[in-house]
Amino acid sequence: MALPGMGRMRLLAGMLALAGCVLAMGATIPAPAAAATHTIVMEGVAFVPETLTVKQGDTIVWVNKDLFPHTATAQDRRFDSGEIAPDATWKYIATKKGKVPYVCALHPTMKGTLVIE
Ligand SMILES: [Cu+2]
Repeated sequence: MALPGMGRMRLLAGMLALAGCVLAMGATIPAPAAAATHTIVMEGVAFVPETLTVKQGDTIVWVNKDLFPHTATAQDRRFDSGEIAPDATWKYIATKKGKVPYVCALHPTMKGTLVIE
């Protein structure tokens, strides 16, 4: 003999199972690639990593860990941070595709490459 409220319980259980199914299906649908943020450390008069590959729309953050200022200056001038003070950061959003060599304008031996795909 069914207890009162049993039908409602069964309906609720069915709805929860369905909801779980929808959630599980949702997890398999590929979401559009979200823009990522990448960090390049300026340390020991070098960019680390020296070469970084990012996707168009990603943000790159340069962090200066040295005790003196650096810049991130693109050879094609598409970006130029100006002086980044010790412990300061500078951000650039990679809007245009390309392979972009850049230097520190203050230390010409300090070179990096940003690859924007
Ligand atoms: Cu420098």
